[in-house]
Amino acid sequence: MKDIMNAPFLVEMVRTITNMYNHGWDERNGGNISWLLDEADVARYLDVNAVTRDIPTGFEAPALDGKYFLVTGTGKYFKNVQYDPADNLGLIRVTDGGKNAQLLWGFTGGGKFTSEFPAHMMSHAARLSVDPANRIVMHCHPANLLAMTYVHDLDSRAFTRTLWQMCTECIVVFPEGVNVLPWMLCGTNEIGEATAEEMKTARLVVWSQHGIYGAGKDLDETFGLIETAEKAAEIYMKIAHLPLVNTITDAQLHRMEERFGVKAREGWLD
Ligand code: 2HA
Ligand code: ZN
Repeated sequence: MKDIMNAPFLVEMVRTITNMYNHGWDERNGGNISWLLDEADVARYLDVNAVTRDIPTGFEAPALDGKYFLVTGTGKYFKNVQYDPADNLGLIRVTDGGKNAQLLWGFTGGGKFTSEFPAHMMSHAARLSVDPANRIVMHCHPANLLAMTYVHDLDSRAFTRTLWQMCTECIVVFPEGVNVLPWMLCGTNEIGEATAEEMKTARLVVWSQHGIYGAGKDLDETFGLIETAEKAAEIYMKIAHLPLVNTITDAQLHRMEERFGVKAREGWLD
């Protein structure tokens, strides 16, 4: 059996987590990632019948039964993942209709998956129902997106239109827009259910005064979505207090749609 420390999924996970930390998106224990893996990929590195321990989840997700996830640990610091992946990350298999997680590797210090596990698993189920290629759910605390939720209307259409107007290519990267949730208590099944519902119509869901969730087929796509939305929010926070002289018009956004073969969320452009 090959050494899991060389597994592309582990190497890429550590690199992305380190990159997110270096972007300032994951202070202290902030942020979490889960990655849906194929059994065949896992079996190259682990005996999939060797369960280290069982961890109850506290919710149900029948659509994920038998699925494997590489996931960040609760209370763990993104800063430290690169130095000890086996303590800070875990590889689990979901069983019993989502009610249980079998630990196959990691969380060596006795830890368990992120406190936002319900939001992650429910979001995976929601994304898979609209896009079978979805593999990643990523959460973090980018400063400008967070700042924007203090000063901007939280209506999803209004919030998205502002982001689209801040950088020309935003509409190409996230034509479906971003969905915005009001402030809610984090770590609960309720915020998990609300996030999953929003994930059916967009790969980006903003948690007001907290952070953002992204989803995608791989780490690059998901990181790139958050990176692009955060860049747009940064421009907004630089200009929001200044007199607006120019913008990107809806007519220009329609030209972007035509040129790049994307379709903006129905009714979100005039
Ligand atoms: O795990 O970001 O939302 C730390 C968090 C919780
Ligand atoms: Zn958070």
